[in-house]
Amino acid sequence: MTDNIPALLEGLRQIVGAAHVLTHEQAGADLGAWEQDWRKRSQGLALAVVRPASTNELAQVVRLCAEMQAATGVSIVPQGGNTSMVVGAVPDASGRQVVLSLQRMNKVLAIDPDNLTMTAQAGCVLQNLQEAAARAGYLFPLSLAAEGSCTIGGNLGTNAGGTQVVRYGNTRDLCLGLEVVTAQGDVWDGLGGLRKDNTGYDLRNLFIGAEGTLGIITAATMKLVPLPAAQLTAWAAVPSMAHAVTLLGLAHKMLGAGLTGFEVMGQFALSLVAKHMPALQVPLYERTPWCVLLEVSDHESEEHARAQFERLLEMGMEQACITDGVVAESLAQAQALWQIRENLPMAQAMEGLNIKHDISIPISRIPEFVATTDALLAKALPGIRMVNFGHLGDGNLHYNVQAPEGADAQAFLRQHEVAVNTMVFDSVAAFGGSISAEHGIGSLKVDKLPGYKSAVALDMMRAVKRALDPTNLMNPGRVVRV
Ligand code: FAD
Ligand code: 2HG
Ligand code: ZN
Repeated sequence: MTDNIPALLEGLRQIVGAAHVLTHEQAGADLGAWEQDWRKRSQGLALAVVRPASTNELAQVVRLCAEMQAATGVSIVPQGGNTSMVVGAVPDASGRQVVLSLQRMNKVLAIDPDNLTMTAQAGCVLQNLQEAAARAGYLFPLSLAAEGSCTIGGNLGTNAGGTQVVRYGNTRDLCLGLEVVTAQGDVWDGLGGLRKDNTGYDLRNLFIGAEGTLGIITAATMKLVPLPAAQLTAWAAVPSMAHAVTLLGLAHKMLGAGLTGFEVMGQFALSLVAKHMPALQVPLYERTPWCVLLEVSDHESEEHARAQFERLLEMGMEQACITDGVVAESLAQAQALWQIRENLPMAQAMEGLNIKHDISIPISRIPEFVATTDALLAKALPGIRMVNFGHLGDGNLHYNVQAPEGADAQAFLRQHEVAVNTMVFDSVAAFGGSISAEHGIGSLKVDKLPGYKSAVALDMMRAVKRALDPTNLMNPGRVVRV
């Protein structure tokens, strides 16, 4: 098999150019940026990083890898911004995986104002898409803390959520069409901005959330919405998770479709931002177990938004859901509040290696879930620190666990990660939830999923995988094992 590797590499160089096939053999090569995941949970070894410039080149790369798979043992890992939280986008340690990076396929292809759509190559960085939409006078409402480096292809590959889902839905809900290179190297042109199309199976939605296991998304047509006339942000101290849920109900009732963000943040999570990023002034957290970040978007005016928001906060205080709060007085203040929320993952990483649980629970059951599971964990592992925050408006918590203060985090994870995951996921299941709300399965949860997904569902998933990728070329060992 090894004998055929040079021929494969030479073929790849002929397709994309020698400068875009990076290997360890090259002098001074450092492939760390493509081989190490964001959370530092896995360091892989790539056969090569291949960076095509077009759909045509990418299709040829896949075709060549498919043709030479039996002779080389090669497989493909699609990669966008490499911000996966579940070790989905880095190669394994075999040295036989080609990282297919979409970095160079980063152009906005079209904006169609009358159709309210934008078409872009899959390697477009999310923030660049947001900015292109804004320049055209529209909002592209997908927003997450990794937006400066994640790509729309990765967002679609994971069906990313983020902080605006409560109003605009997940990435899936924002997508009207895809172009995909199949595992055989064929190009499926499913672009076009149709809002209605019932001509058979929904192929687009098969590839969205498939984490690169069925094919590679090379371009997408995404929905735009008109820019709101005003956006306001508030930060509120709430006395309990139950009060946060009541406040969410109130916000839905009083703001209607104007509610575009509702995030919850626990005291310990916020203390990590205060500790590791002292330049960010975290308001109110020292005196309350939970804070909530709310955003309203208004199509009338700032005055209208402010009046609505102030009524909501007054009502929240009357009902004892809010003990204290601030409304941002300027865009800069609003951005500063969002920065605190968006830096929670980084602050947690700065505190050390950790165990993440990206879970969803019916919103009404979240307070009881948190109380029950906190108690379970505290009893089993005294001293562990709960870093709990998330998109409460979507019923999605980042119910994360940090080793006890001063403990060796690596050793803690080695010893306790499996047991902690089992405790949390069993509790999630008991409360009718999901073990992956928005980050996906990747390789971190691939062996957990069978315990929490029905056998019938898993069989159908395997059947889809075998039908579209019979030789298991695309991101093997992720999502579902076949
Ligand atoms: P990568 O990490 O490169 O890839 C992710 C997965 O998609 C991999 O399985 C990969 O093989 C596959 N993939 C990549 N490109 C393609 C493609 N073109 N076609 C097919 N498959 C592809 N996620 C959320 O949902 N909500 C959040 O709020 C959120 N916040 C985050 C904050 C931080 C600081 C970080 C580091 C991550 C966050 N994430 C969040 C997780 C992550 O899923 C998203 O950042 C993003 O969707 C991944 O995009 P990416 O381009 O980095 O994809
Ligand atoms: C977020 O909401 C991301 O900030 C990351 O989904 C969550 O770090 C995490 O656990
Ligand atoms: Zn999140």
